Amino acid sequence: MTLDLFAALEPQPSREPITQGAVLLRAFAAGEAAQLVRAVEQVTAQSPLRHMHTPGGFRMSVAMSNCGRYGWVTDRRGYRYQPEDPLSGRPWPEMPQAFRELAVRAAREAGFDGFDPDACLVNRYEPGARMSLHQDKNEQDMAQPIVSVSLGLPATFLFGGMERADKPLRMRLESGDVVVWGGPARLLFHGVDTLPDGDHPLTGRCRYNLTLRRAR
Ligand code: MD3
Ligand code: FE
Repeated sequence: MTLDLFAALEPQPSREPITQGAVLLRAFAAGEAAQLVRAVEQVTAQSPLRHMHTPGGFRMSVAMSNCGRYGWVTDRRGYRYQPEDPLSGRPWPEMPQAFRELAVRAAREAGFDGFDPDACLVNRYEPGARMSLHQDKNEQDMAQPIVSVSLGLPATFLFGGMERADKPLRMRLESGDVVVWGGPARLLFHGVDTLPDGDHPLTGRCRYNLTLRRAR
């Protein structure tokens, strides 16, 4: 019997069903969070975080980048996945192995065997940033789940129903928490409440969220 003194200081993993098709894997990535943040920094050194614009012309308060074969973008022409970073015209950075392996393990844990992500959206929230209620529907195959990984400052995640008007429930997501959204939860409206100020040992004054997806 050994006791890992570092692991003992981390929140312990637990599994909490959220709604049919959605599972919160609390602290699933807590042990590797520092490594994941370093990989985010490597990705964003190549494809910088930027504030994209909605088709309606609004600047998003969340700064975004991508890695993997496809990246999610929005501009005046609409929302879509594309293989190149519009800032450079070059391919997005490769998806770090640590991202892929974490997503595959989490998806399997939630009952989605064989998840093979080809896109990872990187979101950066600074204090004051938020994401309004929306559905993720630019992916080709809605039978594939989305795996989300929270890093750094905690946030209040909002999830509603199948209609934008459905009153959303609130859930606190902390660094190392992983959520798998699939099946009947795949098309639920969701968003993130305005990020409060704070200071996190891994990220300083920000929260990162990774969403691993099968775009095509
Ligand atoms: C529920 N990101 O990038 S992750 C997004 O914290 C996005 O940055 C939020 O919504 C964030 O599109 C939430 C949790 C999440 C991701 C995808 C979902 C929840 C979802 C897809 C369907 C239903
Ligand atoms: Fe979303």
